Amino acid sequence: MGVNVAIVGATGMVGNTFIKVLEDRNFPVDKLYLFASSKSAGKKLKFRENEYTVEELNENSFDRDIQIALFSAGGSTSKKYAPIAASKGITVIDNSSAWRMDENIPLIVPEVNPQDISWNKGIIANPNCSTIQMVVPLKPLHDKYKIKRIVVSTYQAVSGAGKKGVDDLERSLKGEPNQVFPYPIANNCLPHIDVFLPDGYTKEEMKMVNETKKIMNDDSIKVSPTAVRVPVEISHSESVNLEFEKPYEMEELKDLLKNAPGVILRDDPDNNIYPLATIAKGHDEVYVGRIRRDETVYSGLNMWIVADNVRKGAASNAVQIAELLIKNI
Ligand code: A2P
Ligand code: 11C
Repeated sequence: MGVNVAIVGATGMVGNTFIKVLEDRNFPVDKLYLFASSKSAGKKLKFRENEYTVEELNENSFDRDIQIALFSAGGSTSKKYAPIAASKGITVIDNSSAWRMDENIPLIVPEVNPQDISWNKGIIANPNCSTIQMVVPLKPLHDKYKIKRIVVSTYQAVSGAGKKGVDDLERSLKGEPNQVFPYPIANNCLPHIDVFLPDGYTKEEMKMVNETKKIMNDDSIKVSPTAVRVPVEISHSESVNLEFEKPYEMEELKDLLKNAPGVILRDDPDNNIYPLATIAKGHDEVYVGRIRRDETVYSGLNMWIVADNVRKGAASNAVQIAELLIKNI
């Protein structure tokens, strides 16, 4: 038996990918309802062999037999409508940052903290893309060697800023002026994602600090981030430096990564095998490689982590949460 699913923000980049991922992962959808703003009402979108009409979201949209609602329509839409949906008995999986750090709302990466789903009260938050792909391979290493400190630099795709970000890259490649990013993104790396905070970090960087602790259920992990936008359409890459409390053997550590759920190890530098944005694109796994010991500290490691930010960083992680939910329905 299937479940009835609503998608809020169905016409957006992540919303569209929700539809694709539900199809790709063969999620047992019975009825599907698509919502967006008034400007998209009446638009038709395809799911499996059928066409569905997008409806304007309003306060009565959830007066239906719906079990799961996937939201990706921005923080203010989530703040207003997720509690309405939850009050009707629907479980909301929300891709915005609106609820992530609310202590009454679980923040879930299925490979890392699936157990936290049990205390949801109707809203479950999906983390930020750069955090999701980092914690998936770090979880088994933390369990075994205890991570003391993470130094991470990101190389984030323009699709992280939605369709308008992809359009700005295309514009910039044609030599047209930038409209979304603060500088032309073609031939550039911008050390600036989301707004700057008074301490000089960006909001994007602080998401990585705070969300990592919550998902890993460990406030002691120190995270020192630099988030950078690069002229890549899809897939975020990350250079990650780890400092462990305990010593490790390299072969054992690589075996842990090889066997970790949702991780693909691509680590054969002699044959130029390492993770790339173009390889991760279109997949739900997190790719890791360039694994090498950091000899400058007691127990340190360097690695390169890449994942499709629109799929594993957003839509696929949310659908995996829905898969966990239906196991318990
Ligand atoms: P619409 O396309 O009708 O504007 P993206 O992150 O790619 O920009 O997508 C944002 C998604 O959120 C779109 O589907 C957009 O719909 C939807 N959205 C934005 N504002 C609202 C709103 N007030 N109510 C419902 N959906 C909204
Ligand atoms: C980016 N990580 O690449 C951002 C997009 O909190 O869900 C996702 C923002 C978020 O621009």
